[in-house]
Amino acid sequence: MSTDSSRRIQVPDELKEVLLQFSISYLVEQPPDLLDFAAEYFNKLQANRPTTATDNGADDQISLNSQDGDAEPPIVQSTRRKSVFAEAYDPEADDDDEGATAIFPKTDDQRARLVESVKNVLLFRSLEKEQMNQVLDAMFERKVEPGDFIIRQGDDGDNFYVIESGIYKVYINDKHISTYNHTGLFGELALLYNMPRAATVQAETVGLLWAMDRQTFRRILLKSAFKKRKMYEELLNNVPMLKALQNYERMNLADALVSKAYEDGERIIKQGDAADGMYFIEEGTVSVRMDQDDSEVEISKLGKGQYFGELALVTHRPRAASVYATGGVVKLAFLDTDAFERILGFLTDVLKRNILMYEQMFTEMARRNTNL
Ligand code: 1OR
Ligand code: 1OR
Repeated sequence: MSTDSSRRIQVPDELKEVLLQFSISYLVEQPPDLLDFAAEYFNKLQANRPTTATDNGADDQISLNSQDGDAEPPIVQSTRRKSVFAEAYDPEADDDDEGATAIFPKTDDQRARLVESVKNVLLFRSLEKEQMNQVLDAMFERKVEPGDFIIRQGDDGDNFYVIESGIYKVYINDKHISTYNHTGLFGELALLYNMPRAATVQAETVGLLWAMDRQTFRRILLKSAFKKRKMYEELLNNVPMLKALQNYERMNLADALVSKAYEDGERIIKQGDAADGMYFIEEGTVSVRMDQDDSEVEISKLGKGQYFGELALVTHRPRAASVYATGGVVKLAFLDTDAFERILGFLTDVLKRNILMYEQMFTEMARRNTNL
């Protein structure tokens, strides 16, 4: 007779993967009938099964999602889904680097306008100069009229867009969820994760967009953007203040972050200085100190997942304290003032609650000092 452990049933990886993908699709799409949905899902999966390994074009290499374009579009609300895709994608194995990039000649005026439009595109932050030039060459102009649908939820991704002008409304399942006002970018998600379009984008006014085709986007931007979003995913998921952000906003935040490292004892912020941004702690500990008479006193220690330097940004005042790296190398993710205002501006209320706490502690400290 075999023992229980020797008879344990092995679950093949393929089964786990298929069931996981199915469960994600079911949870994201929330269809009314499980069995109908399952039958349709697996039929489609079977119909789309590649006959040979080479059947998938280079572009499809990273696709885990076997649904085709007319499947119900995903909603990007679920971290689970995004993480699964992010995890499964190995940018190193993606050799989309080959081939020439399209070049769209531009007048001086066009180029100047394009440079201005992409100045604040966070996704382009990690690009080297030469890659940036490739991006500028590859972008082409698209004029839009009020009511034009630029992107329809559920479609396959063709282009990625940077806004030069115009107002654009974003809809998920016909519900208006956000608006772009003469600035920003959209259409990167489907190209980044090889998924159907997550939302519909419709022009409200006349406008001008700069577009880049899927191939060029993937060749130039995929690796850098993907790595960065992945790298900061865990850090940002574990910052309590950022729980209020949508996943999508957290990804934009990841694009904006810049890694910085400080040696033990090094000063990161000096009390009284003007502020240029705030910091999230990736690794290590920092000591917050305030000037008192001729010396400094430690008022707080902060560690992984915590942040500092937000106070001056919210109050528009000089730095309230100095901050030092302590106990070894400290790794930080830096968010500059401009990106802070654009991405976290609406969190000011949450941040203000902390400021209230700082003020209460300060009053308390002052009271104790005078009582001494
Ligand atoms: P795409 O290629 O999927 C639709 O095509 C685009 O709409 C998408 O890329 C984004 O660039 C853009 N969730 C998902 N996509 C969004 C969102 C969004 N906002 C703009 N797009 N959310 C709104 C967050 C304020 C999250 C809603 C749950
Ligand atoms: P900042 O931009 O003014 C210094 O630059 C940072 O130290 C500040 O933002 C906060 O992020 C951080 N009072 C003031 N700033 C503090 C405090 C603090 N703690 C951390 N910082 N207090 C300690 C509260 C535990 C009150 C002391 C009286």
